Amino acid sequence: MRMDEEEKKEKKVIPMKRVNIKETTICESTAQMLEKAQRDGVETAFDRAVNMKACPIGADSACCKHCAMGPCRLIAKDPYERVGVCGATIDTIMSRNFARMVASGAAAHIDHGMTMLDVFREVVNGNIKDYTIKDPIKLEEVAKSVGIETDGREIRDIATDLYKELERTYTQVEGEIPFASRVPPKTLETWRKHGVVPRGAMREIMELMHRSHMGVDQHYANITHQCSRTALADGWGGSMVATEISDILYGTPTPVRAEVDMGCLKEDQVNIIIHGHEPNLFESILESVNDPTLVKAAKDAGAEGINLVGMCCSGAEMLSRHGIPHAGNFMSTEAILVTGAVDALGVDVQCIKQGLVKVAECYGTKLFTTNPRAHIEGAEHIEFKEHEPRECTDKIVEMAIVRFRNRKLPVEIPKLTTMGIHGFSHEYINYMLGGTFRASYTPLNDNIINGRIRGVAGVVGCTNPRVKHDWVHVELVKELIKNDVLVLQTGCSQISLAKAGLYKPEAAHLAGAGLREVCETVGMPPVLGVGSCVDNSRILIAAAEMVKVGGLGESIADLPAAGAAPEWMSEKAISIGQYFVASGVYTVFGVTFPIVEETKFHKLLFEGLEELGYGKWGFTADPYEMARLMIEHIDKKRKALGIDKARERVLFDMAARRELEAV
Ligand code: NFS
Ligand code: SF4
Repeated sequence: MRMDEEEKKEKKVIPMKRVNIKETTICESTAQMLEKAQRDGVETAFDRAVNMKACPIGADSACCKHCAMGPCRLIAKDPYERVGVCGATIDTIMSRNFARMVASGAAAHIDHGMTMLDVFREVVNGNIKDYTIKDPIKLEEVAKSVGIETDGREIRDIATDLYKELERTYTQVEGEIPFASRVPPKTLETWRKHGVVPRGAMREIMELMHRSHMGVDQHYANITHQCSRTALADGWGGSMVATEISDILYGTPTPVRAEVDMGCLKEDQVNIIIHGHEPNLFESILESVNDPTLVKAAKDAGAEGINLVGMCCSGAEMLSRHGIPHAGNFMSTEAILVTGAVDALGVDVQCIKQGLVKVAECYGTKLFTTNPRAHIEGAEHIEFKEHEPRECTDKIVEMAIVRFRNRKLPVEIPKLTTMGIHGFSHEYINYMLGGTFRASYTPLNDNIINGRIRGVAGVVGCTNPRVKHDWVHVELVKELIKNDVLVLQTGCSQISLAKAGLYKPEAAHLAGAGLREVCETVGMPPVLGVGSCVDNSRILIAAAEMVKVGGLGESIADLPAAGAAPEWMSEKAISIGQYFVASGVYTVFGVTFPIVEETKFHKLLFEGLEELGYGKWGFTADPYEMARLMIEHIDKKRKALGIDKARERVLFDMAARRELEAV
């Protein structure tokens, strides 16, 4: 609601500084819409970031509000000069804050995974009829990987057993989560030694919340152990279950051509955007938009058809799985509403800015929340129920048609779209590299050993208005591929690079000679998009597979690999970072790192963890420096493996390979 003039005078509203668009984003569509927003007097998160100076104490995680004796702020120059009222040191305060971020981020993925498992159970029981088991082969593979007998058994029986087994990921109070079976033995040994193999995810989150309460765990190193255990319950637990069950129910991605960017919107069609994280809503609305009755209703309203487009992570998942066009990542969700062309925006959970409500209101876009966990004041709630999914999704389509018919404001859609290839699941990478008869990662390992590929990097995560939108992602990835590092991506980062054209196979010319040769031989782009943020589990599986194939060490920590979240913003990103680190990966974050340097906790995360056999954290906001750190780490690992000198490709026969595997 706009304040009336008198009210404004009384409250002496300070005029908002407007963002300098050129400094803000390299996404031309987003820039065009931000200009329009300024003309229209509409504010976005980019503007608010300029006006809301980040709290410096909070940015360092040097404040504690875990009890009413505080809040306590340790702002002295020397971080050890002061302690909280209870005596908590800077290390305790920072590690507890960090723990709470891990707990919340992990909980988001774990709750998402549990929803997927609930849907799976109901599909298997026959209580949900709108979804089916689309990929029985994947079902069998996953079942086998957790020790379930599949030979000669009915799909339904296997599925029932798989449900029971995977439920342990969440509810088990003792023992190890089922997907621990996928962890390379040496990595698992390290986890067991430190007591961080997750039991059940609920238990780990509960314990981490308990330990970070006032007056409980007051040793930063001990808190860090539980951070690892909880984060691993996300990566190898909740997230991995989410990915595997989504594949079983909706199909395992294989490469698919798809368009990204705001030009996906069509002026003469009813435009519907789905933004959020769980694929269920999106899968059902895909059915709704193809329903002949609704298509006819759209045509009767004067539209050429219904245009369904994704954003953020469920968008990335649908892009990878079905080639549904994707309009943009996290920092474009407000900007796209400024087109005036969005007739309905349906959201479920996670990364949904409350600011969307106001922007939607300004342009008459219908904004619908659908998940009982996530209402937003000012948005209409139409509950999505997996047992009757079409009730909600049909309604969204109907309301979008009404809005199309009543569009009043002029529409301005940026013209840009970029075509690319997405959908490189772990299974497909296996097949692509090894061929139908010997699907395997052996050729990838061979190419790493012979030096054509220097190493592998996962570049993932959010976009953030505190840095130049998309720029850090794009510069980092370009730098990596130029240096022969093969890049795997998920989430918003995947979209940044897709918009920049790196998902075209022709982008191979941007890669170094070795990587280019491999890409051209296989016909793949130098950057492989594997899906949404929960699909980072696909990167873990790929890493485990590389270890299993042999020749690159015995644990994930031995691999010439590194990870990055160059524009991160969410607590989920911290949980992801911690599970990659705990799995053995050097993981570099950009933007800012919520810890005071030169403290014991900082030293532990950035050095100590590696000495314990894990990976470690790194930080720099600069993409070139980030690439340098990652490549340096990759080279260090190559050296340790004795493959630092590029070798000629040796073709192994079966006997030699067996020998290699036995090493
Ligand atoms: Ni990941 Fe997805 Fe994007 Fe970041 Fe948000 S959408 S789960 S958290 S912002 S990549
Ligand atoms: Fe302050 Fe300790 Fe309470 Fe935190 S727990 S607010 S440091 S007194």
